[in-house]
Amino acid sequence: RTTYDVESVQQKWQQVWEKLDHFRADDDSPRDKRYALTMFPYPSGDLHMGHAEVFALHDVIARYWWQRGYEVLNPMGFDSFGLPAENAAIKNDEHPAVYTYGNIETSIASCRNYATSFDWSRSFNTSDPSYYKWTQWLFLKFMERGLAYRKNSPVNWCPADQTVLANEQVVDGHCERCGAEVTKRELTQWYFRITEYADELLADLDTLAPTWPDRVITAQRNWIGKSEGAHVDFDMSNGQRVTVYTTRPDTLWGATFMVVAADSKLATELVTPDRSAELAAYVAEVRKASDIDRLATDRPKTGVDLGVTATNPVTGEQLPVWASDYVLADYGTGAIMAVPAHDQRDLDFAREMRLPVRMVVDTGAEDPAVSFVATTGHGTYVNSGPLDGLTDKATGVHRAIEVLEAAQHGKGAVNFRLRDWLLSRQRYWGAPIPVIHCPVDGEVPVPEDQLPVLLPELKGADLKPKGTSPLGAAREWVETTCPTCGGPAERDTDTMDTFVDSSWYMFRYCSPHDDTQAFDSAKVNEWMPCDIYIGGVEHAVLHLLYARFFTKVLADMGLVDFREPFAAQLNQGFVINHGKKMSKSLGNGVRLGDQLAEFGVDAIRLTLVFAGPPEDDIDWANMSPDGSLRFLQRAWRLSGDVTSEPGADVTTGDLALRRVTARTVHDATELVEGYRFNVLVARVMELVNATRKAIDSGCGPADPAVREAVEAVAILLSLVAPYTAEEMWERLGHEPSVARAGWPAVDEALLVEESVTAVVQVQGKVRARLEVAPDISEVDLEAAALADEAVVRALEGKTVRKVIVRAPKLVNIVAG
Ligand code: ANZ
Repeated sequence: RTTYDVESVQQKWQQVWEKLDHFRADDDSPRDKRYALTMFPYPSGDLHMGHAEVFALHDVIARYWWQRGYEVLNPMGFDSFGLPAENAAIKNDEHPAVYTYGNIETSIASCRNYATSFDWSRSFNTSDPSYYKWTQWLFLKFMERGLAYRKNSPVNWCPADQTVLANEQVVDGHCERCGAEVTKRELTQWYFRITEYADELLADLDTLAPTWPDRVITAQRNWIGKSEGAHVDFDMSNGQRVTVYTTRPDTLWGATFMVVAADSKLATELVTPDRSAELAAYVAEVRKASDIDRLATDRPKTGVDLGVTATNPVTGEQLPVWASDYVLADYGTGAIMAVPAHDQRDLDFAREMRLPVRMVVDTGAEDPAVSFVATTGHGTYVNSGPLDGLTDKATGVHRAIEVLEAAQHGKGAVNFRLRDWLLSRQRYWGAPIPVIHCPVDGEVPVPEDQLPVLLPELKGADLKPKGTSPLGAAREWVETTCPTCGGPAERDTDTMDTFVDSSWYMFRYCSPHDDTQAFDSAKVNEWMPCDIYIGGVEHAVLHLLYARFFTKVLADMGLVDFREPFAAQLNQGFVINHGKKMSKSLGNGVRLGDQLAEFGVDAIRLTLVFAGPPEDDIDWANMSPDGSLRFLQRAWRLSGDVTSEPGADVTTGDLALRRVTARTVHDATELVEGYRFNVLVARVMELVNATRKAIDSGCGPADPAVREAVEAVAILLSLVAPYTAEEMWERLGHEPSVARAGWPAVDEALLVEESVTAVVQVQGKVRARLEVAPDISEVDLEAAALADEAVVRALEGKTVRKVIVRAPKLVNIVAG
């Protein structure tokens, strides 16, 4: 036979593996433990090319760890609550549960066919009551700690999905899911107090930086957005005191007006009665715009003069107070001191509204009052009282804060861009928020022994988003009694953001079927933190920030003994086609099922792994899965050529081939651990070629070195092409499974490359020739030279004055 039948080989091994069950993680194993996690999918359809890529990459690591002798936890489940499933279910006119669980079955079957090494015995879905019971329990624990609370505030509203969105779910002003433009609404919603952990979430990024992708670290840093400056208090003509946040307190002498967020409560409080109608009309307009638009520097500046004035605390001047949309209600204090000379947006506003511009930092550039270009660089302070003449910004800021603190009109302050996490959703397919609203007792947590609060089935109900939760329609579910007073009360009808579900699933995998607790702390502490977490970079700030936050809270609750969930992380690139993201509208989608049917699982996996570094995008148009298949057949043919018996004494084998094998296995370790899987594949290809040559025109198929090489190929290939590797292993006369065969042993001596000759001279005369490794160090070469018998004799009675070493070729000894 010169080829194997892909389809029947796949069938055959799936059945064998099912019986072997050799990827089941044993909590009690004496081996060292490794936890390999890949982001679990939304079951919104069958697996696609993206899953194929990430699972192939992930499997290299998980299978490698098994081969290296670790006990590996490599679980998989489904993030089955949430909008994608719900929207798809509405479109197909099915209950989300039917749709979701149907897709889960399909996906599991596809994963098995794809030969992933997941431990399915630990699988669960976030929409299972046995899981969301504990999501609800965690919510109650957060509530107990004051980390879950309800408040009324302007929130991001997706008009298409008819639900609120967390800030993290708004991308460039649009809904992360559906792309609709996001607007603002004033609503009462549930929040997690993630801001309480802002400092730690930021600081701990430093500890993750060596093992997390740079772009994720940067995205989180920017998202947390720490800035330093000052709070400055302004006394208003109506007797109120208003605090602003500024990063440039040193420019206070140049503040010529003040601006408050038009849509803030503050604006309504400050506005004089004669202007309130104008303000209301303006706010109605503002609410239609997204934050991104509002902050854009090129946006025409609009606003309403509120009619009050503010006293500049250092100059005593009366400053006009305006409301405008370029100041955001939920950033800083929602009010700013405007310094038009040194802030372009303030300058544009001043120009539009004909407000004064006063330069207080002379940078040498033209006066902004004339050029209408704000200057932000270093310069000499002018018109700034006690700061005049200073030339350094840091000193200026420091001095200004001293002045403010002395006058009790402000103080140094830190500000974060991070907001609390809005977690309630007005949608059906999620974990109900376990709270009861009582007219007497207010917000009452559902007692723990009444969890889970089951999602009512709402059979046949219209789930189309209408802006209020569909759960409100289930009256017999909503109406309940207050756990505190026993009087009539109502259940909270919102459900939790699906990101709550995915913030703790990695803990659950450690004791997935425990119905007495969310997770077993002892087991979690054994397995976690996850040694590798693989997934899409699109989760850089959402899921990855939330999961870190949860871990820190759980640590503070004493439930886990670590504060970061993922020790290392890897983001895969996208699979694209003809340089473009695959999409239905472009008609360039590639169906995974078709590819697998045509080329087989191994060829597709190999193609995806071999395509390039894992982080790079893969353009499927440039790939040749048929080439991968040909290579796999070539590797497989080797296993049929070997004529020596298993266990043949390799030490007598062909040295040249043994060296190639040893070097390949040795380097493979470094390549896998450095995520250079594509290079690993290239090296296996070289080994296959070398072996073929040895068989056909070298030592011949009976040489034990050939067996050694082919066995190494099978084991290395088992990380990427499990079916082919298994088939090879069997043909080599071994029992299954190659996946647990163990990493090939490397004879270190074989790693020493062909030696080179080093000449040793004493007083200019050649006294010895040494055979040394080409990469010998100078120190080692000098020691070897001085230890050589002939050299020792030549040096008798002399003192060594100087040794000149030119590794690996020459040692020159000067003595006298
Ligand atoms: C006066 C000033 C002078 C400012 C100057 C800048 C330059 P970061 O670094 O992002 O924290 N700001 C404060 N609150 C705001 C809000 N709610 N909406 C819009 N802008 C706001 O930026 C802080 C700076 O952004 C603050 O410092 C404030 O403008 C503005 F030459 O105050 B600054």
